[in-house]
Amino acid sequence: MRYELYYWPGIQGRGEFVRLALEEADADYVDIAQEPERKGGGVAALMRLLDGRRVATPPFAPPFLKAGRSIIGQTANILLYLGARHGLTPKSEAGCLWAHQLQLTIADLVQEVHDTHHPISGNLYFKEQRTAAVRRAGDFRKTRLPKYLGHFERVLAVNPAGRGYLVGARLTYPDLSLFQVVAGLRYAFPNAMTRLEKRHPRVVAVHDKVAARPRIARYLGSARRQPFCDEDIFRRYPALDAKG
Ligand SMILES: N[C@@H](CCC(=O)N[C@@H](CS)C(=O)NCC(=O)O)C(=O)O
Repeated sequence: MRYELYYWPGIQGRGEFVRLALEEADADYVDIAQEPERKGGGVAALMRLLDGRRVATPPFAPPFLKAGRSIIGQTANILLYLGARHGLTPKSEAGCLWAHQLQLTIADLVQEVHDTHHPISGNLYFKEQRTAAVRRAGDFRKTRLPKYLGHFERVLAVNPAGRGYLVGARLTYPDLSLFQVVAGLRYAFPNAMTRLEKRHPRVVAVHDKVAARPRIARYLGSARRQPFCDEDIFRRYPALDAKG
């Protein structure tokens, strides 16, 4: 089956968490909105499913995935589906729930990263909420980010399989997402991350291990991997990453 990924063109965004799973699975997929020339491609195709009246299970927001006749929304939900189909999740029900729980926690962290530059509203420009953003980002760097990274470090330390993965003894989809979070945080908060990485070696090791996987390395070196940029979730605004 050829999957269709629907996500805003020109940024990694939350679509990247899905792309990484599709790439690791070596799945056949089309990144629909990235291909405006393709018949049935481009943003118009995305909008048709997002706003159209013909979808019985409409997604609230991108990313969403078309798999045969199913349209699946919510990043963690898409990964739950792909993980089970492509061997990126444990076999047991308890293991699946644990992987999903970790992914939902990553989704919470991603939202908090977004809220550092848009603390009041996603409908206002950064410059219209700059003062609140500076305050929110300060708290994020000092309390929230260490709490999240500390949680994942602890999960890695207490995993009884002890092989350096979040769940069990092999790679699962939350590892791919943790890679993306570390890469994004390094882009957005280089000062904070220089300090925090020393205290979270296991989290950094997951990043490195994922980056070295052959299919992920191939993807990261390809044109399909878009660069980080300041229109995205992870933004490098120096005012939000004060030194010290
Ligand atoms: N919880 C959803 C959030 C989806 C989301 O916020 N998507 C953004 C792009 S990354 C969007 O287009 N939001 C539009 C909106 O919230 O109105 C997920 O994890 O997929």
